[in-house]
Amino acid sequence: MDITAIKTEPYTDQTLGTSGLRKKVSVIKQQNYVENFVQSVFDCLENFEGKTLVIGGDGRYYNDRAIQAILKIAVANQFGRIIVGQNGILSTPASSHVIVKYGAVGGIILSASHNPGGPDGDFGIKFDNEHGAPAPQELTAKISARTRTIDHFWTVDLPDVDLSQIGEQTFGNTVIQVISSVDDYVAYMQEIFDFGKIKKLFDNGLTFIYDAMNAVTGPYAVRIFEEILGAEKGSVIHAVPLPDFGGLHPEPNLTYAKHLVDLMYTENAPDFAAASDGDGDRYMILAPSFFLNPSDSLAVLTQYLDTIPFYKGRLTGVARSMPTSFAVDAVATDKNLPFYQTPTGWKFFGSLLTANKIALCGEESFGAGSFHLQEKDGIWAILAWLSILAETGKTVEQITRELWQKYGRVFAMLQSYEGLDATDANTLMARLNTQLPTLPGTSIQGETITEAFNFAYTDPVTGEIAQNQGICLLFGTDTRIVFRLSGTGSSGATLRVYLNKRITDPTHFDDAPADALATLAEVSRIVSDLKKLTGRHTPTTIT
Ligand code: VG1
Ligand code: CO
Repeated sequence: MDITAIKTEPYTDQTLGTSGLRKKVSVIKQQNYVENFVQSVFDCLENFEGKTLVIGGDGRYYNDRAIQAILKIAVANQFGRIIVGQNGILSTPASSHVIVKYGAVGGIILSASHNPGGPDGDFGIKFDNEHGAPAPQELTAKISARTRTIDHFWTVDLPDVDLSQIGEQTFGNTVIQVISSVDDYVAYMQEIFDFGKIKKLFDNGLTFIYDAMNAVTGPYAVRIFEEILGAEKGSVIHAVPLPDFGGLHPEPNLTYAKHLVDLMYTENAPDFAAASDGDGDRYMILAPSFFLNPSDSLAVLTQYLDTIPFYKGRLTGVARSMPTSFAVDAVATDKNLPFYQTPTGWKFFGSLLTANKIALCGEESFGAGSFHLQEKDGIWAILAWLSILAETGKTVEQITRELWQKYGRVFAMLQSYEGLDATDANTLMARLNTQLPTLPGTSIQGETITEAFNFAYTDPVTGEIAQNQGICLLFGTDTRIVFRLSGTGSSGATLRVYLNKRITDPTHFDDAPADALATLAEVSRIVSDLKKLTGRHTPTTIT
């Protein structure tokens, strides 16, 4: 087996975003595009020869081709063992777990997460470190820089590796080990949660539906919910992972999982509904005629996680990303828990989890996780909620309403303006940024800005600094608008506008979020001069 260096030209667009490299499939397919990127990742690691690497993906279109290219490069770079999910499949949380369980130096996850797939869709490559955590900022910057100077990559002349059978194959100094995509993860969930207790919910008649959105979680969910916990057969819908997700947009939210939301507002609604995204790190939970806002969910998890025996006495602290609503803050204060506010993206939670400063973290974008593994974890969040229902004997709606009663309801909404011209979007942000000093004191539509700043973060563990992480406009302590540009898109720009407002009058708890936040939405458009700068007035997605 000959190892050869192949000369290559750098690409100038391989900068990592909020969650790895995300590109259109047509871009990824360019000659040596994947090879350049993966070699750049390896060039930024130290002392990995002879060690273990994990590779998996969400099964989207091009997963199979990219994985074969990556295997050749990894063998040529002299990894000792490469652990691959069967047929190249591992959800993001499963990859994270496998990295730690098998003592790997890291893992490559092939996914563009919640972005659509198929030949005209998106593809992505993420790298997780030895903790199974998304590459921290320092490493992503280093990798991005390396992609711009790379002039060769290493490869071997190897036929395609058969990934359909579990077992080991040896190539030169490297063992390629194909493992079950689901077994390790499922066993781990059984260690964390009392499945016997959750099963009683189903035995006692809890009706349940889980939408895998034709994405990676189907096999995990069928095993856990139907086969082990006893949910009725067929409770997991869209259970077969498809390369194009069957045309679905695998993002579980009010826009893209509308079929599930609609079902939950009919008479036939089951007691509990959930869905996950393309790579299985996000979750959405619904109850009959009730949508669980992910920011509220984080608050509830903070309140109740230590009723689950595995977490008893282990709730060291909690973190939320800055745009996540402040619903959790009051709970953290009440429980006397150290609390952190990080920039958007899971990579900022890793150091806090490793240092045991936090046990739980979450984002408004349907992400939650704990120290059990250092990615967000959709099925874990659903199991945590089911455990809390089992421990408390309450329903999702009851628990959430009790939260509102105690702390007020924080209405939270994200309005995204997708497909903007990148220059327009940058101009809008730059203009807001220059206005920051003069905004406090300004009243728009009767709402007065009290503070205006661009969020910056210093990691309390590593000292790393992240600047320019979103523009925050505060209107007193209970109302807020946040503006930031998405870092997961593959073309143009997406402006994200986050609206938060706490209402303490219970007679308004059942107001429609669109009504409760209508004025604030209008303020966001006026203050940013949205129409003039982007030509838009209505968001493309609301979640
Ligand atoms: C979005 C979300 C962010 C999340 C990220 C990755 O990023 O806002 O909260 O961590 O997606 O999620 P952005 O930059 O587009 O706003 V996933 O499910 O792709 O791993
Ligand atoms: Co995801």
